[in-house]
Amino acid sequence: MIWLKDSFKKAYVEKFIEIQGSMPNTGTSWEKYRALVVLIKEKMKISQAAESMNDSSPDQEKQVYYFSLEFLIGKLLSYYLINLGIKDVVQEGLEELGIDLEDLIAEENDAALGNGGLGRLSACYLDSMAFLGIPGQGNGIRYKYGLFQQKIVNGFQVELPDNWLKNEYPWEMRKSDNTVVVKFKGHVRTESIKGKLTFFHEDYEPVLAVPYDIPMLGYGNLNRINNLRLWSAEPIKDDLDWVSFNQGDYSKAVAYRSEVEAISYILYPEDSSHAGRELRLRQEYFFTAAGLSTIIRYFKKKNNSFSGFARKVAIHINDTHPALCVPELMRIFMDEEDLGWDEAWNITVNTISFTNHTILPEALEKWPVEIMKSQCPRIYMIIEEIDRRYREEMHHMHPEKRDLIEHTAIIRDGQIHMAHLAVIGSNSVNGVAELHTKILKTQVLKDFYTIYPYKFNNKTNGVSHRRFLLEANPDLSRLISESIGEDWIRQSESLEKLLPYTSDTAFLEKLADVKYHNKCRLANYINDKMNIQVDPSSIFDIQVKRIHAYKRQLLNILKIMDLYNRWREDPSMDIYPTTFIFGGKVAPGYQYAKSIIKLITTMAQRINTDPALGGKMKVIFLENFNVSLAEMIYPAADISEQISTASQEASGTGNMKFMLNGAITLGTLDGANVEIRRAVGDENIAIFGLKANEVMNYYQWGGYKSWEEYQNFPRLKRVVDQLVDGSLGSSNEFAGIYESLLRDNDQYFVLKDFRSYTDTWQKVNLWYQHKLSWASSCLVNIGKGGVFSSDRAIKEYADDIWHVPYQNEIPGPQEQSG
Ligand code: GL2
Repeated sequence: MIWLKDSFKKAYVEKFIEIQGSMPNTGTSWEKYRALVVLIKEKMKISQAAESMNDSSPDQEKQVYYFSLEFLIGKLLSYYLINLGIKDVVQEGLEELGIDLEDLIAEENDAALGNGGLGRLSACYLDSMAFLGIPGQGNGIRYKYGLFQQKIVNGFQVELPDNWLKNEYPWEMRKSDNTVVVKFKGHVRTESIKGKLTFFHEDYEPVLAVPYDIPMLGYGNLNRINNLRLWSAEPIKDDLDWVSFNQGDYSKAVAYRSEVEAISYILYPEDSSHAGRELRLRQEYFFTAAGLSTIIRYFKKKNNSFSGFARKVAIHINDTHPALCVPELMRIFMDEEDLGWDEAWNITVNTISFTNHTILPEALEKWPVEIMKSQCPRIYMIIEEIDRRYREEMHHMHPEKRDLIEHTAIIRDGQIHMAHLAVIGSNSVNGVAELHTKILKTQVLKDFYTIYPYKFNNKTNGVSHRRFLLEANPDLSRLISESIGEDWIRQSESLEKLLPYTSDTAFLEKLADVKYHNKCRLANYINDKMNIQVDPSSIFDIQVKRIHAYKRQLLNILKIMDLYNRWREDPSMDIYPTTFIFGGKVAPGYQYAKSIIKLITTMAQRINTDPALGGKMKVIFLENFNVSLAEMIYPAADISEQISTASQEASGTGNMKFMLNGAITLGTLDGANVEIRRAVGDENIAIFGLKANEVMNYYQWGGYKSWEEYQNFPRLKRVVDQLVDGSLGSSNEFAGIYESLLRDNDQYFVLKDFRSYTDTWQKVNLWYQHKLSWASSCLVNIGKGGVFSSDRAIKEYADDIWHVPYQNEIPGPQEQSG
């Protein structure tokens, strides 16, 4: 225990006085929050820890660097208090000082530096690395505005800047000393010096990369504090162009500053324009170049030669966004450290590993050669040379397979294929669920699989069960710990010890009580925010995730429209009252998905105000879905909607978070749902719809006619017609959706799966009415959820890819002294 209550109170009051010059009771909640964070940082000696990267030995421990454009870390204070084992002490100590800890927690901004599953996955992985004692550092961008804040106005999504840094962010530490220069544009001069070709990058535009470090504190592992390093782009010199300013050209005068700062303004700037694409590439090069320079600097402090680099450093690239690590590491080795191509290449490939997170073609990044050449001229030369050598080697090995070379080359048709660069330049390529990895091997990257079968492996995703169960669901955590002890917090597989309770009526009743209370909490939130009353004893049927055609929120709302039609026709229909809850953001330029939000909110408005329904159905769209809201939603769910078109969702991670909180999955056999089903058994999950191979066959051979589905099922025809027949208002709002289903032949098989989805939903609704059977299945889901912890996933990465040791026997925070 790092503090007892009285020593905490004393330290807190002293810290507050030191910072504010007054007693805590005179301060604002923000000031009290900040003082608490500063105190914790000092107590944990966090600034030194991050700086030395925990490594005081002369011989460097192997470090894992996790490069990702997204880190959705959410709020840290409450979670870190749990990880340090001091939440109760702090809560009671503050209470005695007249301060409510919840008020301080509410002051913290939810750091939303990510978009969806991929961004939260990186945060969960840093969490598990810290817990398991792996020296693992995150590397990303410190976006000034994160993604965006979503508001729903007149039923439409409106994006507002998420100004999360408007107050200070007290967890971060600016490390000006570690600032580096990243070079853009300019040209490369080649000169032969002592018979060796030497490259000089000249007339470049320098951009300062300033690091900000956020500590990563794992549960109980007080001796290992890892670091998330986020880079901010700043101008290098006096930013004001005096001449232009005095000539009255004010925008030119500040143009350089604006152009530079734009790099770390927002995540995923619109890329439909040339300028937008350039900006995205600049972001990618910016954080890879800056991150690698830190790695090299630190490595050189401890080592005299680069020959052991891959034994001391593992660089993981999360999706293709950081794939420029490959040419940039080559550039550093060759141009700055004087290594030859072959040696540099061997070290680079042995150091870098790559995760693919999607099979959607639009997400497989390609950069026009012209943009790469003008923004990163030296990097472009290196990519060209990697491509040339790759083609040459393949030609040598498979002279007869010209097609194979063409399909796998990095540069083709004036574009640079980043996934190809990542596969060729790394030693490991993994998918994120068994089915996804299989699809990579047999479809998306099949040519590479024939060339490098040994690189391919699966690492099914995992989520932090401490964040999404221990912290998010304190009542359930207490019930679990009272029954099976606390081991499950450190060893998630111990949740299996709950399985004998599946026939214990008293336990199942307690489990149902916990769920009910969590539903009340969410119902209160909905009432406060939206002024809509929902019944906590109704079924909470929830779909929260990014809004995307392949995730098929459309299928869900068509089901609701159908149910509404039937209920109005037959008010005595035997359906248990249900609250349908949606949440999720749409990429700003994605009009189709925006119209799906509008459809949901239109139906919500209609259903929620229909007195004839007597409250049997409610539809809620929760705005601005983020980590904090997620932590309130998962514990309150009865049904977890995981209904993507089979084959399209690489893994999903929401499915795991719902499961750990005892919700039943209603889903397709897609992504990790396949493994969830195997874990819980058919009787504890509800599966429907086309299988992945059926979908892939349709894509390949055709044969699907959405029109026939529409014509042959009157209930379905009716809801599809309602999109355009004026039932939902006079505007033409949903014509695009209608056309996607019929004229464009329903790319995501919404109509095809409609019948089995609605039938299965109805069975689930009946099942819910058998309270004990339902609760027992919920408990199986919790008990089998341990395997989907990010601890399991990170151990697999550590064993198979990074080759780093980790601690298996980790004491709880209470058992350690500080
Ligand atoms: C995603 C996948 O869509 C999702 O299925 C997967 O669970 C996560 C994490 O592996 O990665 N890919 C992607 O680009 N985003 C995802 O969430 N944004």
